[in-house]
Amino acid sequence: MPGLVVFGSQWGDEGKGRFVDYLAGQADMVIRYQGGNNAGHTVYANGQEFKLRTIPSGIISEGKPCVIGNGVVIDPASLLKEIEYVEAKGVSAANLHISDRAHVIMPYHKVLDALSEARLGDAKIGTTGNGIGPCYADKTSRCGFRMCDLLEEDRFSKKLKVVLEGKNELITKIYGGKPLSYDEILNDYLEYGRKLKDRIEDTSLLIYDYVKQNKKILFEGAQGMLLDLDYGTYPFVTSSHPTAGGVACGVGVGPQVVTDVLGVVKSYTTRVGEGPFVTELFDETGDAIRNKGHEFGTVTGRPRRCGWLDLVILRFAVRVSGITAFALSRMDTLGGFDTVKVCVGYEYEGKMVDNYPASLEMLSKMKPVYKEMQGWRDDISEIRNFEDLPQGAQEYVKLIEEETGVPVAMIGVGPGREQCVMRK
Ligand code: 2SA
Ligand code: MG
Repeated sequence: MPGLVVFGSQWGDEGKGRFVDYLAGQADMVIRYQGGNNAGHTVYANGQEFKLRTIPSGIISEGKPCVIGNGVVIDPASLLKEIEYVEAKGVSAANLHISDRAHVIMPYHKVLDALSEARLGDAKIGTTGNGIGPCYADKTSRCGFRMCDLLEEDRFSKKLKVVLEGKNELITKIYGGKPLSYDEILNDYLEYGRKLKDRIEDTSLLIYDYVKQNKKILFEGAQGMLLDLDYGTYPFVTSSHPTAGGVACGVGVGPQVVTDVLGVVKSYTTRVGEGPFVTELFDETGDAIRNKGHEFGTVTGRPRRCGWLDLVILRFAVRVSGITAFALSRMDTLGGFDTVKVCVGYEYEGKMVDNYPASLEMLSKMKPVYKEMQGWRDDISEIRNFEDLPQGAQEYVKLIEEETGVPVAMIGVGPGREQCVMRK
């Protein structure tokens, strides 16, 4: 703090939501800077489970201003449902602000996401099907709609006519799909605009006010470093910038506002969707981790691919995102094994490789070099001091620190808000 980014250092699902929820208690404002309702952030608080998708996890810390930044893409129907969902659980969303510059996910984005995946067949990305990629593509192609457009009926209806004609042509002629109805989209989206109107504003002004007062701001990332459009395993990535660098553009602040970068790391590795994964386990150990950790997509329910912790990835994340500390999640899930393995480097054509390559061809040929370590007992959920952790667990944490040069500041030992070992 005062400007803390909490982001995923692997392929998402590292447990960002629980750390954001914990840290939100000390922050004055919580902001999402990228992604959309492809995210699934699970938080256990107030004796309840929350599954959040577009709303910042900070919402659960009562009354705290939460902002959905301009770098986020918004499916208004999904967001409205989510607002109802949190309010039904007794959490007020009164202080939720939406950037007027955030782009809107339209029905044809979802349709095109599905059609494109089907057309790619075996080469598919394995998207969440929420229209994320097509929405960001339209933003870049300069034919997208922003939240402020939903409030300007005349302009919106004219532009929608032109844009939808093009989209329907693409859907019907290229993909052989069914055209979408102009009237239906127009009515639905104007209605969403009316419902969200009071929350839509120039959020960069609101944030700047907090910056000037030196208030504590928490920037909440979604997905993870290796799903970053530039630094991830392209094309098996999402279409935004989950790296810490995504904050300045995705929120509208100067980069110096970010003073601390907390990289969330799961004590093993998971990935959902297609693409390279050097430490993936195809055996019963992988199944055991998946079952014990309930490693299934929050949004799609897809089984997540599981593997050992990969320090090549963490070193890459440290370099590209300037991580100042790690938050390690799910140490409890990895308990109960006699020994555990950690990938300390890759072997490529007989040589050791320390850095994560861009080439998918090279990645497919990388062999993980493992260090095998003593495991630790199953139940560590009541432990709150590092020194009380079993020796194997302590050594595991120290290895991460030695190999990355970055301290591990928080260690999750269970899903609850308090089930956390703090180290500084
Ligand atoms: P998309 O939908 O265009 O962003 O998909 C592109 C790739 O990004 C991956 N991706 C994710 N990976 C892990 N977790 C995500 N969120 C949900 C969760 C996912 C779910 O928290 O569990 O429920 O399946 C997420 N969102 C996007 C995606 O798998 C593609 O590889
Ligand atoms: Mg998730």
